Amino acid sequence: MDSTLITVAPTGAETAKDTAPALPVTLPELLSTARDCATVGAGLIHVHIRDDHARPTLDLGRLRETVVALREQTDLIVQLSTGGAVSDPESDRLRVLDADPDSASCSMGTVNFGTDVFVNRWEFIVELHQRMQEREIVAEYEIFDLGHLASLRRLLDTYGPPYGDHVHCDLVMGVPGGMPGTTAALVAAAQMLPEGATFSATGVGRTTLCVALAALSAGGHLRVGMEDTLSYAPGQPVVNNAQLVARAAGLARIALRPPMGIEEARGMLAVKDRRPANAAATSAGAPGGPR
Ligand code: KMH
Ligand code: ZN
Repeated sequence: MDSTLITVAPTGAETAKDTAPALPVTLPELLSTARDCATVGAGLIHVHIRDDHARPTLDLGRLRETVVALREQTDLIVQLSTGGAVSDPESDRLRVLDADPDSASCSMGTVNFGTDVFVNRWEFIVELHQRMQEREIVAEYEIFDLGHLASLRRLLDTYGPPYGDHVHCDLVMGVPGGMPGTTAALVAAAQMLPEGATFSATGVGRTTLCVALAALSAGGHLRVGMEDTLSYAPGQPVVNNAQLVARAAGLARIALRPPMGIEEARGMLAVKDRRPANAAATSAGAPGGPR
């Protein structure tokens, strides 16, 4: 039976802790969120971190500490956001890769973002893609609009496939300024994916459920979490990220595409195994290690 990769995006860069007290903003909060979400079906965590004042940061020391701790405490695929906050400079966004994540996001174009603009110049996208290829970090291409899929095709045609050769996209739908979170838009995007690519989809705000159901019916995977969704139902704030993952897992089971196990997810995305336990096993000559 086919299964569904569930990505959790627990924090994001846009929501203030005051607005959503359940938002994980400290490392202990993030770790406990990650463990809870893995228990109920998540396979990959898309990480934005905060500073001591709960403001978004791309501080490299904190990012490194976060990656190490998530690897120690979970088997989740650790994906760092290179999108950061709309105000983050390109140099800081590129430096995120120095934290050695399993995967990193690569936003495929500029998009109006509410009253802001999320800028992703072509030269910056190319630089990010090439650095990820060199460092053997799996790219996840963030698609906010249909034109971003045309840019993805151009990127792959000109600069070659990502590390691991598998193309995985995340459709981020319903951002004010991007493609709407509708079934029609999802189908249009799915039709423009490169051959053999997989996709997940997330619908921001009120579009969350429509996008999740459309993604499942179109053979896609799911991204959920408080980065994108703060209301579980009208008048019902999200209790925590695990609640959203559990709901996604339930929908996936109803669709007879149950949550994908983490090892299967690692295989599908062709993630390089950086987990210390596995590195030790490999150097001890464990099966699958170098002969
Ligand atoms: N916070 C947004 C401006 C990503 O993580 O790569 C960008 C974003 C995309 O969230
Ligand atoms: Zn993000």
